[in-house]
Amino acid sequence: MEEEKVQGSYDSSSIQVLEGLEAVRKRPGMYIGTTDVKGLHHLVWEIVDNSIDEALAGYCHNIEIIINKDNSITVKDDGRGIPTDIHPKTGISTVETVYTVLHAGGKFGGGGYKVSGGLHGVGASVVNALSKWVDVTVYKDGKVNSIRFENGGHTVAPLQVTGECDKDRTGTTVTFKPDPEIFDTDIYDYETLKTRVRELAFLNRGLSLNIRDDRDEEDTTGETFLYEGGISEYVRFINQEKTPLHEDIIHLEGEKDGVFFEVAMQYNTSYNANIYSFVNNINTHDGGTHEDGVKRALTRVINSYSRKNNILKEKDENLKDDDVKEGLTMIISCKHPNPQFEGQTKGRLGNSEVKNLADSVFSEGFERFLLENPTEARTIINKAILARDARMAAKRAREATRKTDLTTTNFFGKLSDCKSKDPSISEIFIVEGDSAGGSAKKGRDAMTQAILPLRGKILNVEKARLDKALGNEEIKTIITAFGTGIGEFFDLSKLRYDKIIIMTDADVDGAHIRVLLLTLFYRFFKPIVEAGHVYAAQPPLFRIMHGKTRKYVLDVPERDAYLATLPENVRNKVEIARMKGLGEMDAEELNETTMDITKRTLRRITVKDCVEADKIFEKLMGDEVEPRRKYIEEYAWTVENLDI
Ligand code: 1YM
Repeated sequence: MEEEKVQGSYDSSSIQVLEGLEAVRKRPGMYIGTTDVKGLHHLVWEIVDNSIDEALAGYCHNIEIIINKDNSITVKDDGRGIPTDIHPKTGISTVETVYTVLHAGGKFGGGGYKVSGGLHGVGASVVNALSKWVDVTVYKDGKVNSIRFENGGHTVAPLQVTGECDKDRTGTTVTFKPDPEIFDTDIYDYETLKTRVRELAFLNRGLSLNIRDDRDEEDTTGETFLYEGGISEYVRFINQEKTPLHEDIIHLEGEKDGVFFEVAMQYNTSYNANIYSFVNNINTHDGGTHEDGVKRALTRVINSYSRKNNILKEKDENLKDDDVKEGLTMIISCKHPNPQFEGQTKGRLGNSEVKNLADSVFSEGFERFLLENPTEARTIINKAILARDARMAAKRAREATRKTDLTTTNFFGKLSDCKSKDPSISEIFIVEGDSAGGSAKKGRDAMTQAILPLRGKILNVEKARLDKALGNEEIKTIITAFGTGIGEFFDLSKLRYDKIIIMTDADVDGAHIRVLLLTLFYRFFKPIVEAGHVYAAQPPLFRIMHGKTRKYVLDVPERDAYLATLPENVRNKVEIARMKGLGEMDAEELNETTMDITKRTLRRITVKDCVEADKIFEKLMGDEVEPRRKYIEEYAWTVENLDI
């Protein structure tokens, strides 16, 4: 038996505790990733995780999250309450131990079913270390127990009984205020919290989560998320704007050696796959063994069913993963007592045993579904066959574009190529509209600058299958002009231009075309974007004239800054014209403001975070029209926003 220590005594172990929390404050990034707005929100999930664990253990059914007026956060649950007894190792209450000893979570729990991911239970003490103050209240055995910490986890006074409560009432309530000295911002975003709260409700069926914003006078009840159907309801939610191919959502689950696995899926008429996987409620965005097992089984089961029922003939090729994924919305959720996260961002499940569990649970259940629902089975397989045909047609089209050369007359009709054949000094301007194309052609340096005018809007590649996109004239022209080929034939070293410059008007239509082009580049020419070859031209928004001086400025701030430099008598006499569009500039003006390499400004378009960029493209280009329109109007003008 270890010697019991007197509660609250300031011995060597409490010095160690403070050193531990101090380490968190010195290097918060190591514990919560960042100290920006993302890190700020991360604190909430660390506390909520403890409530979720309590729910997974079967003791907690309701969780409440409140953004308080002062941007502090309250999390309440109706679990057993953190133990209040004196902890034998630390000599202080278990509540205080959990909140002050780094890595305390779980290890002190006495072997419950602990499946939290994230920081593996270190959460509470990390939140405490990074908070201005924390109040913890535990309801247990008819008593209200409270403790407060201040200034990065310093205990104000040991846990005390501060009142009485109903004998049946149990639970934990935690309120914390993030330390403004640590975080760049202290303002919580309701929508961010709500989105994750809803996701947690989908992932933990039967658990009720309520979120409320007390900064908002009108929000008195908050919103409650409770899904008895769990991830099946998540699939229905994702597909709500889409057209499903079959009414019922397929839901399969199984368990082996303490590992729980479930999957929900439904096909829709779109051409995209929406497959999201989770382990212990954490999004495994790089997949892993749970996802691999399901995908392997999906392709195998569909092929074998198709052959048995003579839908695929002997001579037919097998369907591939990509074919059977088309139009599939799927949520995979795994609860694992000892998950191994792999990869640079730890976004991939590595546990090898999960692959076979996922495969067997999925294949048994899905086979049964196909046998019991022959009509739905046909519909799903027919779609996969169409996808296969499209894939093969696209491959032929890619081979064909590879062979197209620049001597075809049709092609020369559109592109005014530059004389130079040296890619390192060559540029191509992709210009909106024929009239702007005309001025650009006259205003260019024909040695190094090529002009490609686009008529109208190019095809929205997100909404079309690849074979159709490749049949589109404008897209074919772009592919041929670049010289790199696409898909499996792509070769960056064949790029014919060092700079690909998108030149569009400073209005909504221009922004729309730019976004369409960026989508095309992102989907078909990602390496070109990544290598920094893509730019947006910056045509001026204003022309300021006084006397013989003509000055072009890019935007309002630049206009005002320029005006401020002029003496007052000049400033009062300037003529300011708003430039309406590229088409209105003559060749000389266009050259001077937008094309001349010594005078122009270009913005380089980068895809810093491809995953995030892809999301934005999907939001912009996906099936939902309203968010797309709104987004384009609000943001698309500033190209940098696409790099978020
Ligand atoms: C609002 C935050 O922390 N709830 C919570 C935490 C715990 C328990 C119940 C709990 C766990 C166990 C036994 C166990 C924690 N306990 C510990 C530790 N809500 C919130 N609700 N009894 C109660 O895991 O066996 C850490 S978290 F370590 F003290 F057991």
